[in-house]
Amino acid sequence: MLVLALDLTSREKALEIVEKTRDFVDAVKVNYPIVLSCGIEIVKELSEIKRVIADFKIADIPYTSSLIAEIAFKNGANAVISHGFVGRDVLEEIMKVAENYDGKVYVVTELTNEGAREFMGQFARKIAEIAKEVGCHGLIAPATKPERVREVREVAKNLEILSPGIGAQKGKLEEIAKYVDGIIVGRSIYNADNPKEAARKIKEEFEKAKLTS
Ligand code: O7M
Repeated sequence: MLVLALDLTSREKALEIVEKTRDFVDAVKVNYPIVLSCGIEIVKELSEIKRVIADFKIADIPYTSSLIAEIAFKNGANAVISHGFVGRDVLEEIMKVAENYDGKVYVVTELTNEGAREFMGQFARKIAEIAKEVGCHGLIAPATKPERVREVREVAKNLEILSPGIGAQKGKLEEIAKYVDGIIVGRSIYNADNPKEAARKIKEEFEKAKLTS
């Protein structure tokens, strides 16, 4: 599964990239840059073209987190992403909202950046365990830290794992492909001279790496 990280701030450019890459992209991930620039309506608009994962990295008290999830699902998102470090009660509350919409919840275990080792890395395993106990659908695990992806896969055998960090952040497909269900890629696609060809190639390489690694 290839998830396009649509970290753009122009509606027109975003729609153009989605149109160009749609044959190779399985879902589009929207994050704050596009929603703060274009408004929440962009989620609805994109959801008419592709499945949308609302990456608001929810990290608030259960009540506020549930409002954020509700807004995302009401506007056509198929899934939301929550931080895991906020704890079980937040994930439970978001799951209740997701169930009303038949939506999915993905939980961030540890971010891809080096600084995430200072805090999140120490709890990534525990976060994966809690996400699994709560019944969340999937995890986000860093392609830049293959050892963490392996660890999280061990803990959560049946959860979907999506992994960002391939390309611009220098994660290597062959190191993580067999442990994950999908990859999240942004700049290597939308900044490419030919985004359609870039998406085709990345998807093909991922599928090949899954078979051979
Ligand atoms: O391919 P890139 O580096 O241009 O984009 C990566 C996308 O993945 C971008 O939208 C980031 O916000 C997101 N991401 C990370 O890069 N690192 C993480 O640890 C987690 C995410 C993410 O998607 O979390 C849900």
